Amino acid sequence: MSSFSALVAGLDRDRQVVIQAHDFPDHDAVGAAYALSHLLQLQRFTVVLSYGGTIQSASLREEIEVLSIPIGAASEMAIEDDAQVIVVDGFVGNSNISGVPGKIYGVIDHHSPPTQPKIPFHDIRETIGACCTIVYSYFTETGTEIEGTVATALLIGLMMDTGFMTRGVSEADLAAFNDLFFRGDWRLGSRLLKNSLSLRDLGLFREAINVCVVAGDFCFVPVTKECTQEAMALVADFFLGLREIHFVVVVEPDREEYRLSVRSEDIDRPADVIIRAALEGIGSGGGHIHMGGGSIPRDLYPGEEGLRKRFIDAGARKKSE
Ligand SMILES: [Mn+2]
Repeated sequence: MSSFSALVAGLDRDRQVVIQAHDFPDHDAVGAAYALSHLLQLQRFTVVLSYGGTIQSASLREEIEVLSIPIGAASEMAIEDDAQVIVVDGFVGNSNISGVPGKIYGVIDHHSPPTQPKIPFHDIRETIGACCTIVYSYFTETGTEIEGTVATALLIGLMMDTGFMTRGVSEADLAAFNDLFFRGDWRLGSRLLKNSLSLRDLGLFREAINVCVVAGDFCFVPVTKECTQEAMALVADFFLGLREIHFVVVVEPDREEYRLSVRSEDIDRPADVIIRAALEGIGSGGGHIHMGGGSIPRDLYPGEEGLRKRFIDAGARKKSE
């Protein structure tokens, strides 16, 4: 059975379907959720789109407005108690999925799961660059025409997660990109993604440049300013763009915890593997080969130097394997 038929087979048409993007969602999660809602509506399901937390990215907020994507915070949507929840671009039990009423029915994701999912449906493809590509495959599987705004949302998620097709790209991503590029509005997508920073972010970059600690090809950036996940990711991308640097860790305080954004250009030091090793016993995290993230509760934070050493040791251990 194809993945999409398997997804639909276990769903009940008399109960609401909630497609839930991870907390503080990004363009990939929202694009995948939106496109999936179209497919399920064509199959006569009643669908609600929601996310946990808030939308922190101004660029994503504009995308949602321009494309009129009917998504809202889970707390503000009328979600029924017996709803069937499908989580996209994140894992159940993962710290970035907050509680939603209803029962978790399925997960569609491209991150390596920390544990085997115990739910009726899961489609987890770790080798795929964007969750949008997985949902795109449901359209090709079912021979469903992809209309303009859906194509644009999928394209934006795909461009975002692959860094404009420069990281984690599989053949499926490339095929989706090829089809979606002119089907959707690539100009809008490029403009939104290429303008995600604002003058307000300059202070963060200034601090990052001042505090970064470089050791060989490893750059550690402990900033003290609270910032959005998106801005932190762009800081990490900036340092990775330096020719001498192949591994970047950005750390930032966020209320009760420290958050991390990690980038790797070295396949011998996959970001997700190194994050898990470095945070063992003090925090959690994951992601993909090229990028990942994590968090450490304040009371377990080993200090800047302690954390930097943990990453250096984890990298050295992995390389010597
Ligand atoms: Mn993603």
